[in-house]
Amino acid sequence: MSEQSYRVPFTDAATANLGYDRSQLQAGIVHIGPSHFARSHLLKMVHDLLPDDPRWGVKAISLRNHGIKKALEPQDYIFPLIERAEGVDKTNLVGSLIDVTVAMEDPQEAVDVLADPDIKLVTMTVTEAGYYYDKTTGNLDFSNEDIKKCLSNMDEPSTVVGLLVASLEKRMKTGAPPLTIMSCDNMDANGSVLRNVVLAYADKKDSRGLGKYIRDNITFPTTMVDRITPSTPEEFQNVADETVFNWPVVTTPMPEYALVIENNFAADMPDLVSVGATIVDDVTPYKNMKVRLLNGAHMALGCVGRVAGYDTVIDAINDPKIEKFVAGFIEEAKNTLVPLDTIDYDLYADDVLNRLKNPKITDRLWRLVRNGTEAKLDKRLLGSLSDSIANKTGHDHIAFATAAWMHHLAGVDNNGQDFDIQDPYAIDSGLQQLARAMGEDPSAIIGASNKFPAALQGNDVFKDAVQKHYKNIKRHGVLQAASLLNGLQGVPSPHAGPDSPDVING
Ligand code: CS2
Repeated sequence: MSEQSYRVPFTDAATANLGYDRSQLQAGIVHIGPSHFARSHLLKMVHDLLPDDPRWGVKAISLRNHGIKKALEPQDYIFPLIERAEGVDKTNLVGSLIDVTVAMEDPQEAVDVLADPDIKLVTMTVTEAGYYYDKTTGNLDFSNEDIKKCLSNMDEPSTVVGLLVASLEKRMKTGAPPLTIMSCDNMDANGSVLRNVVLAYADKKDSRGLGKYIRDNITFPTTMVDRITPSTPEEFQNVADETVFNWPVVTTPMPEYALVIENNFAADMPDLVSVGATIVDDVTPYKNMKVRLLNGAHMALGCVGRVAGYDTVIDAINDPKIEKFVAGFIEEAKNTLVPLDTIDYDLYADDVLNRLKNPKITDRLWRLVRNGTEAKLDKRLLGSLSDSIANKTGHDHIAFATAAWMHHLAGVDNNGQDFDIQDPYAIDSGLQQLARAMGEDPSAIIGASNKFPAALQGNDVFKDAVQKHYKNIKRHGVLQAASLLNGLQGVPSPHAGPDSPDVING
């Protein structure tokens, strides 16, 4: 296949070869947040079912970003999806998106789109920050300035939560049918979190009937979502060419468990199972698997790879020391999962490693670790670390990843090059400064980060393991330390003189 095969000529959107007639599509879904991920994931799945059922065209709402509307409107919202892997190089046009409304430009239109009685499913990818919930209680954070502002001008909602509540109020008043609102954001219990924040906002807005209406008519299934979708590399951005479909999304082939949905629907649903989704009573084990294996491996690889001086996932994983480390990490993380007849963890673990080794996808390490301290450390590393120590199933690779995160915070790689850690929490809270000033003992960062549960902090096995790997990375560099961990070679690095013996066992 030629290198330029992704350039699908733009003739007339109406005649594009989609497998269905777009003029026959009805709008049955509203998606809030038409990101790259949404385009590669939900919009592609819906596209695949449209030939059999044209009732599920998707209208999107972007809260404030008009980029996507401006870009896609001239091509009638059709966009190319490029799937790449060894032996796979496929471009398909996706036609499920039929309109985009920018809520900040026209809040009333956004409310009307969501309140349309023909809409039976609302889906959303707005990132965890868009939920405004307090992570310790799961409740809406009323002290947040955005929420305060939104509550003070209810007619023009400026947050997704406010927008949903305003449209549910309209649905209640107009007698619209029940609705399913499905979060597709990569966070724990996304459905329950969404339900909590929507109800809290609704109860504040109207203490009379709205809360009861929502409780009786709207469901919020929890989901697990998965598809690695980096931002589109430059060589695929043919945005200056008006003769082809622009704004492609580049991604890996659809994984086995791309979308797992809790069986909790208020209304008629598109047949997502026919296009690869799984419906279950409890999403939790799938979520744990995905977060600990895939997102955990991403975090581990991101920290180790950046400290080693790599920029891309593929360059880092092609280093045999790093590949061996990541495989060991996945194995340990997998051993923390509760065995179940219904899920083949081995299969998923192999698939994660294969996806990381996909030579045709350019994913950057910074993407995997950005906002790591605030948003990723606890669920992706510390959960597995606690369980692996408690269950004695092997924890050294996870402890090594945690030590690598500490080194990563300093923003200086083993070649002495500075890099931007893209971790505002670590910078604002002084953790980066601390990491830069730290000697061979990482205790200070454990105490100061506010992220390590007391049970871990008081655990000697944890402290010994993290200290050992932290020292090894400091003395020998992350690659040599990974070799020591992998047992590949016990040769001390040139930096290790008689006063700095290898710290292999503590
Ligand atoms: C990545 C995810 O940025 C990150 O933290 O680990 O975006 C990852 O690519 C997706 O969760 C894959 O489903």
